[in-house]
Order: sequence, then structure tokens, then C-alpha cells
Amino acid sequence: MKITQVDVFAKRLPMASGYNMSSSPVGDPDTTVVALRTDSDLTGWGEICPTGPLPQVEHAGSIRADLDLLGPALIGTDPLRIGLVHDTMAATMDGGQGARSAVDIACWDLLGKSHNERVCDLLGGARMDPVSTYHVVPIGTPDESAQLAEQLQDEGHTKLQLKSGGRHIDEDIDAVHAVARVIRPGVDLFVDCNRGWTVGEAIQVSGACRDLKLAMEQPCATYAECAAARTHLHHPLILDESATDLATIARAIATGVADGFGMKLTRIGGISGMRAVRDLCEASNTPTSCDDSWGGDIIAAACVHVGATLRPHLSRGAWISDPYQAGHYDEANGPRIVDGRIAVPPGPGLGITIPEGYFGPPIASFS
Ligand code: 0XW
Ligand code: MG
Repeated sequence: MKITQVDVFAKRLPMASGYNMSSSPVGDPDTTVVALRTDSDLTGWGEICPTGPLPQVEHAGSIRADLDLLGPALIGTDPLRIGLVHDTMAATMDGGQGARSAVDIACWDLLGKSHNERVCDLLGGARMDPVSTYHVVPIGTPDESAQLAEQLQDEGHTKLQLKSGGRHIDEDIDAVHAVARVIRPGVDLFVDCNRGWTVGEAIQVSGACRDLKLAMEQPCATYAECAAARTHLHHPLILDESATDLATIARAIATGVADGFGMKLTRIGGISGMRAVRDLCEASNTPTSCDDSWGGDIIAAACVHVGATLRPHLSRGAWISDPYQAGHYDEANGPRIVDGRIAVPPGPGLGITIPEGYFGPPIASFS
């Protein structure tokens, strides 16, 4: 099989409900979709969608600029030889992890379609289907947060991520206690600050919540700050934004900095990279999620397919943005949360069918 054309699409994803993080609110994220057209009439689809330019280094503009470099280099390569595709991308640019990850996802979509296999089955098979997920409780007042936490548990959610940060820690502490009071047996709570606290603030929040069963996700901005805070916390520490590559993840596990991970496929190299993290976490008995920052059915399906292959006991869930945004690319098979779980799309590859012309004309096309 050969890649004959690379099309790049852009699309704003309208929000269906509010969503915020310590760094910034989320408003109509700008997704980038990659289509790998081939000489076998099959198309592979990949996607990457940062929530905006503040919560992470890469953003829509940088990703599209990276694809301007990668697109021409991919013409003529065999997308089923995914390692060689990565070699071609590495020989084209040093950076561009997000764009490379979107291409990787499209290659796995093609691999599945060419063998008539679901991506999760190419990865060793689903251990969960439907797949566990977690739901975010956005930053709000203690009462608002507690009410939403109650509602989400009524809907069957067993993992809740309470957003925090971006305000005085007393407000965060009050919200954490209010939500913890309504958490039911068998439900897991983690508090995700998205890098918003200083080391001292993280220690203070953990101290003020020392008797509560919860985990603290990415409390501080950097790996070093999280490492400094970790020794003083009364809670497990989940690394997300600082888990930037496999070597860092291995170090965080080996040194006890991280008790688990919040992983984003497009930060770590797509499905190929997340497979490596999955296996390292399984070998070290370390929980991880299988997420991305935002996006539509393509990236959601990728997260769910890999998430289905996690050891259930070590799965922190596969997060998708479905509940917070309006519409699906594939109304029939686009991943949805039902009773706190997500069914794996049944079709080959990612199992997502993109209607002809859905994204409009490409913003870039290489052949
Ligand atoms: C919940 N997420 C996976 C989606 C948002 O981008 C934030 C992210 C996180 O956990 O940081
Ligand atoms: Mg996180």
C-alpha cells in the first residue's frame, strides 16, 4: 500500500456545555484532521485537537505548520509499515509530536481496515468493552461541584475528575471537601489542577484534605515541582502534562514520583506511543488513563480502542469530549458515554465512517 495523498482539515467543535481548567476555559476547540489517501482506495483518519494555546505547547497553528512539512514526506510511503512511517517523519523534523501522532493514528486506522480488524484487536484484543471512562467536574462553587458529582454518579459514573486551580486554594479546598462528601462507595475521585498550584499550595491542599480518599493529578507546572511536592503529599500523584515521553514516564515510575498517569495519545506518539506506555504501566503495576486533550470521533475512537486493551484494574478510564460538545462525525458509531462506559466502535480500523465532504475542503493537500 502507498500513501498517494495527504489531506488536512480544520474544524471548530462547538461546545454543548461549559468546561474549564486552571489555565483557561475551553471554547469551541479547533481540531485538525488528517486523511491519508492510498493506492488501495482506503483512507486512514487521524486527529489532534488541543483545547487551546495555553494548556499545552502545541496548538492548531503549530500542528498545521508541522503537517505542511510532514505531508509531502509521507507521499509514497507504506502506511502499514508504521515504524518506517515514524522513521520518515523523524527524518523530516525533530519536533511535531502532535502532528506525527495524528499521522500514526491514521496509519493504525488503515492497518485495521486493510486486515478487516478493529484497532483494539490489532493491539492484542479488548479486555474491556464497553470501556471505563471518567467525567470531569469543572471548576465551580462547592455546591455546584457537589451537585454535578451527585448527578454524574446517578448516571453511572464511577470515576470523577474534579478540576481545580486558578483561584485561591481555600476555594479549591472547599470544593474538594464538598465533592468528597457526596462520593459514594466504589467511586474514585481525583483532583486535576492542570499545573495550577505551586509546590507549597499543593502541599497545603493535600494537608487540608489528608483524610479524603482521592488522587492529585498534575498539581504543579513541571516535573521537578511535582517531584518536590510528591514527598509531602498525603495522596497519590497522577502525572499528566509532565509525562511527555517514555523515558520520563519510566523515570517517574522508578523514582516514585508518579503513582499513575493521565495520558494523551497525541502527546506520546499516537496509538504506537500509547501502546508502549500501556505495556510499561502494566509491567510496573501502574494505573494510567487513555485520553487526549479534546477532539471528535476520530481521536475519541483511538482513545477507546487503546483504552479497551488496558488491564481493567490499572485503567483510570478513557476520556472523551463527547459529553461537552455538540454532534458527531459518525452519528452511528461515534463513541458515546452510556452509564459511565464507552462501547468500542465495531468496524475495522477505528470503526469510524466520515461522510464524504464532512469537513469541507482541505486546508492543505499534498500528493
Ligand atoms: C480531562 N482531559 C483529558 C481533557 C482536557 O483536555 C483536560 C485533560 C486532563 O485531564 O488534563
Ligand atoms: Mg489531566
